[in-house]
Amino acid sequence: MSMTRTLSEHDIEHLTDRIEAAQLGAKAISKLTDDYPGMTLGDGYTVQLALLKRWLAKGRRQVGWKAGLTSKAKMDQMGVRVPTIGFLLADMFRAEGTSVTTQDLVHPRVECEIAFVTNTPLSGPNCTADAVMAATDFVVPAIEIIDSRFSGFKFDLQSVVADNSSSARYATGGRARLPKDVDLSCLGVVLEKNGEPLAMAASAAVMGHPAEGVAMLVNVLHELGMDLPAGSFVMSGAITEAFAVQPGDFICARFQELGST
Ligand code: 0L1
Ligand code: MG
Repeated sequence: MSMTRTLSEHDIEHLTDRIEAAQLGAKAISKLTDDYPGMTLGDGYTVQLALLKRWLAKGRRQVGWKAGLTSKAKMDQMGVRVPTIGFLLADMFRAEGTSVTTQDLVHPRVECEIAFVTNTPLSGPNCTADAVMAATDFVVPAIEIIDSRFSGFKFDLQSVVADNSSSARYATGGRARLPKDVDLSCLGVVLEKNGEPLAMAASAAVMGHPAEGVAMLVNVLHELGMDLPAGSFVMSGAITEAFAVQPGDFICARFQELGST
């Protein structure tokens, strides 16, 4: 899908207003392509970056990025075929073992991921999983709480990207490990809700290796004119599909070698 930008400054501002209001008010909106059928993936990223600029201007702090729609299970679930990226802010973090309020979310769903923390800058094009592994300080298990702001989950890639790839909250836990000390290509994970297993999967579900999810992200950043700075926190993409949660649910992800969160 095209990264060319087609919408005017005015339209981008208008769509950024719509996404900002939906995120702040936890109000579902219709997908953006209903009103802008010619919108491209590049327009979706232009809205996402305009939103990031607004939040940073308001004093929110970026800690890194997330890769989205990186597994076949997630792509099949959402009916799309292209992975995406989204930004992560410090105030989206929730500490392990704490409750997460859902009144300020529209359709909260959980998925388990491996998060990478880098100690060397990475840049595209042609960033590889090997380059990501070499630039990784440590990995930690994580749960992402995604929240699509689109009514009835009716969206397309352009709309999801504008909505920051459904980013909402994330929690880390377990044990931080050096990437060389674990075989990241085949780590098992069990996602549990209220003590019952919801899904079991292996980390290879993320594009064959979770570092591939991070490499994809770096290459998309390059297309958007950016690099990944050292010290970035990067969620590499969901290993399982996403599961809806209700207030009162207890969610736990148990990772082989990395502990649970
Ligand atoms: O984290 C992700 O995989 C992004 C998901 C975007 C679509 C959705 O809301 O499921
Ligand atoms: Mg995710």
